[in-house]
Amino acid sequence: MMRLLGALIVVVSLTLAVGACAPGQPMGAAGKSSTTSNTAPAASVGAIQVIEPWARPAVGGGNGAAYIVLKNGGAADKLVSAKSDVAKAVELHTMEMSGSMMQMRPVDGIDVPANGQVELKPGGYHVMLIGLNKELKPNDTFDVRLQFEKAGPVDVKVQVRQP
Ligand SMILES: [Cu+2]
Repeated sequence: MMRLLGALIVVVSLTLAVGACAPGQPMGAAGKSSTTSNTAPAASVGAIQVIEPWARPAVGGGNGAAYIVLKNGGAADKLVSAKSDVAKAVELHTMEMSGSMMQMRPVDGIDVPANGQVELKPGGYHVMLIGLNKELKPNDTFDVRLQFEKAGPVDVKVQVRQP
């Protein structure tokens, strides 16, 4: 069991090294969400709209990352977990600087501010897919169930595409 855990940690570090979670666009792009704001939601639950779920292409057996924009038209909520049959484990991660290195770490939830939005995007929050059960090829789709603290669960189709 410890050996498996060790192997998993190695895989996660390798993925980090090759850039599945690598820093994405410069932070300057963060405030400009006009391209996503006008997009029809892929799904919605309660006051929450799930917009443009997508994932990077990735090899089977490796790790992947999925991204989404969560818009909230109501009171503050929180994305508390994600599940999918596409990977052996699914976690919510963030990226942060550790010295001069960008590193990712699991978080216990991602706040969705009242009457606002949060973006899961390269270089920031992401849905981490650990141990993919199949290759993720461009234009493939797979299902992810997002669980919100207040709004409850919602199923979304995630599309694979190049960043
Ligand atoms: Cu990650």
